[in-house]
Amino acid sequence: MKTVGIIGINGMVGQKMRSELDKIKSPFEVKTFGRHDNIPALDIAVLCTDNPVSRQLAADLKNRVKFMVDMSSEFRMSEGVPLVIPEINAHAITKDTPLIASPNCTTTGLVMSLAPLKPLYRFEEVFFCSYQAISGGGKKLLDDFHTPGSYYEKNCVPLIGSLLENGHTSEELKGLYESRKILEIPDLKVYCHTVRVGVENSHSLGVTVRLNKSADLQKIKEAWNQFPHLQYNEKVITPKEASGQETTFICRLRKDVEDENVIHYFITFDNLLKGAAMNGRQIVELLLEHFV
Ligand code: 2RA
Repeated sequence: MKTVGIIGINGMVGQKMRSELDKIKSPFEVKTFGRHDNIPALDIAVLCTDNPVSRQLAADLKNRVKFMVDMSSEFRMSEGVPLVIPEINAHAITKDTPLIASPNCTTTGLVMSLAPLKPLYRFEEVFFCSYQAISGGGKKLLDDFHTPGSYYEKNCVPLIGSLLENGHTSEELKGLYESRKILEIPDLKVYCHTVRVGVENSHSLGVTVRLNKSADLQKIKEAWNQFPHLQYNEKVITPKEASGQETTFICRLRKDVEDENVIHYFITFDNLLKGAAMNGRQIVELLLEHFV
């Protein structure tokens, strides 16, 4: 029997991962571990741990585990580590990529919307502002949010991750560098602000893209609707409707009033599902099907 271990079962992503793996139809055994447990030999280990623990586990488990799927940001930009959204770049996984990274949630929403347009247009510039849910900050932040008088209650806070010396946040640079890697566009220009808002679950992004030629809105909507787990809606979709769903929803597509090469649209998606555990589960599914 094939074995898949989830390490770090107590965090929000670890818990979601447990229920996500139950959706896989092919037979395998799931084992769950705390981060300090002794881990036996496994076919696949899913690391739902923070960066330093993931680094330690990746070293410790190298010879005992065939594939590791890391949900942290520790290895996302490492050479030789594929950063995978199965709908977009499943081809990056091979028998010689024992460590696979799952991307940042906000990046995931953005690139899900850009990938179907890549065969149709060149992206001259991409701008986004995120409206990120509290659940993306983990259990501690969610508990804080539920405490009366929380700073996040009825508020938006333009700082996610760490503030870097150059004035950007770590979350903003993930939006830039991870998008380039997943889309395989090394010079993609992504300008962004990332903002935490007082919404319990599901991230949203307001996006503006400058294309290399006049936008055909009908074609763009069709490309989105033909892409797996992506849906364009003529009506407004908000985080309330997106929560608990596997779909990344897009609405409010329009051309710029002065520049017909520029489009604007709104994205919302469940950050704990497509932005984390569902994407990890899809990677596990691929590995079970093709590599273990
Ligand atoms: C957040 N992107 O929403 C992060 C989750 N890793 O804080």
